[in-house]
Amino acid sequence: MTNPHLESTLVLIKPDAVQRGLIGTILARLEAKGLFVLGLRSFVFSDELVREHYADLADRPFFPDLAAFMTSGMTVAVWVSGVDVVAVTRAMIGATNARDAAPGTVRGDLAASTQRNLIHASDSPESARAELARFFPDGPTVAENQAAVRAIYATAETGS
Ligand code: IDP
Ligand code: MG
Repeated sequence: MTNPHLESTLVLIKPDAVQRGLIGTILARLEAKGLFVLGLRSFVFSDELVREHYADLADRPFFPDLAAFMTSGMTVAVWVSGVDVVAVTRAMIGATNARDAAPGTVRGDLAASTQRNLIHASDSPESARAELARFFPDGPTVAENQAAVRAIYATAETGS
């Protein structure tokens, strides 16, 4: 069972990151921050899945090119857990346009494009729940290691 004080979010390591050999770099940043990887899977987006995942962008002029990009190769989906993890991962990925993204963020340090910006992270706890259900229908593979939770957070932050 997952710790109720910890929140979960979905991270996607997009096809440009996989093609550029950055899977390990991105996972290392999440792990080094003290976030928990509770599930990991790789797949290739279908057109249908892109339309579902990016439904709010389906009417935008760039959508066909975005769909071509997202279906162009392997994506890695990561179930990530931590205290306030939705806000923490959004801060870690940086602005959508990687040219505007702050140094120190994944996009700010490693990307230079608005479309090919390496990484997705859910933008609210509600979208995280829906997106995790979409990409991890069987739930996380493991729960947080409680010794690691105690090493990373104060007791008052996690109740454990
Ligand atoms: P986010 O990934 O920072 O949450 P969203 O606005 O949700 O940004 O857009 C989803 C993805 O669609 C972006 O990460 C990027 O790959 C792509 N995208 C967004 N805006 C543009 C654009 O103006 N041109 C091309 N691609 C875009
Ligand atoms: Mg978004």
